[in-house]
Amino acid sequence: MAMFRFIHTADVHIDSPMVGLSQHAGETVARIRSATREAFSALIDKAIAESVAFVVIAGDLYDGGWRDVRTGLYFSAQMGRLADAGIRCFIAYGNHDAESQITNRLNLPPTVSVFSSRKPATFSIEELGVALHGQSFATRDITADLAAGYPNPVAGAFNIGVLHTALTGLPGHANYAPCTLEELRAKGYQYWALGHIHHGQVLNERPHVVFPGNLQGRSIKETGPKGAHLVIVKDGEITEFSTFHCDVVRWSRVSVDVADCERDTEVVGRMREAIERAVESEADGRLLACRIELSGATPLHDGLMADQDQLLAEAQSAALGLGAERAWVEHVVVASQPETQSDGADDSGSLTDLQAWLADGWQDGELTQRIDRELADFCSKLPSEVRSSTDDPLLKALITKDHAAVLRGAYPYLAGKLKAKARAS
Ligand SMILES: [Mn+2]
Repeated sequence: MAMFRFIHTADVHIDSPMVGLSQHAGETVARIRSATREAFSALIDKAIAESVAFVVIAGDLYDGGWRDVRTGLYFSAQMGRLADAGIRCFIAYGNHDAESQITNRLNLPPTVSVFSSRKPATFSIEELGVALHGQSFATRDITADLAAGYPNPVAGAFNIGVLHTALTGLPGHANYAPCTLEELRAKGYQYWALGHIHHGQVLNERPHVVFPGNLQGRSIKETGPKGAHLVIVKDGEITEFSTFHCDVVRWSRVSVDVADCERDTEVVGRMREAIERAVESEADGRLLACRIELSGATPLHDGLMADQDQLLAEAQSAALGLGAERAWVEHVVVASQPETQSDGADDSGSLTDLQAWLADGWQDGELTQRIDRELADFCSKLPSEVRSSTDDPLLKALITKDHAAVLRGAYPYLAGKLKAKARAS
């Protein structure tokens, strides 16, 4: 049998809208918006440089229906680059790019083979002794165990199962084509090229059962290096299995201790140092997109709480000042605390009253109706991906009409504003 290499990727989500960018503008943001494409182009570069025999894409190549045909044309161009190099590509669509989700697909070059969504199928590469088995998602939700219907392994071949699945019992994922690791191991294939779980993990070796994770992080929920796998097979055995990173933007949470900071410039200085350190240690030459999380007790707390727009602008400025496309700040979370002794005795009484009033406010029908009225328009304008996946507790409370949590969440902000104002006057 021959020696060959292949690449396994999944969850490319080309042209994904990148949650959390909508309120930002600028060149760096434009670069982040195009990151899913650039990461995929980097994967194609790698495939050509390594002279792989084929590329396997295990679902969620697209994020959903295309906004326009350019998404499809971009992909065709990348497949053209592979075809020029004599490299084939095998695709099984997943829940995001299921048959029912994408209505305007383009015809692809003959070097690209797509698994049917109607029934499992096998593509064979005779000269390499490879059999690829797979099935695409017909609809967004697949509650059936697709793997159970996959064909038996082809005797003497290197068998690859291509499947978009959440397995069963993995936290945070509904059941997408559920199956168990045991079932996959017992199938008799040599490699399971899985997709769906965005955090890469090798669940088993010999046979390999692998989630490569997504190719490019798309929000602060997808931190750290992202990439795909290069597999070398010799005489039907995996002799080398490695990970390579394709992400062009790396997401990171950056903690900044502002304890004892007495001037705003100190806070900015600490943010700048922390971003610089994170760029050094985590970005690996890529653009670092970070969320800054302030912690520690500081007399500046109220002011930070009260003017978060200014704080974000300072953080952005510090990041941009590090050099072209080194770092970008998505958000600053003010999780610092006030210094307890610094509260003026005269205003603490009224603040306690305010806190008590807010704590009981959810029982006040007139107030809750007013909150709903004032915020209905705002909530209806939120993009659906923000609505479904925000990790901001206050926004979540607004969306779910959890009035008690909305009022609770308003306190630190109001108190910060009031105290900052009292200090200034
Ligand atoms: Mn996905």
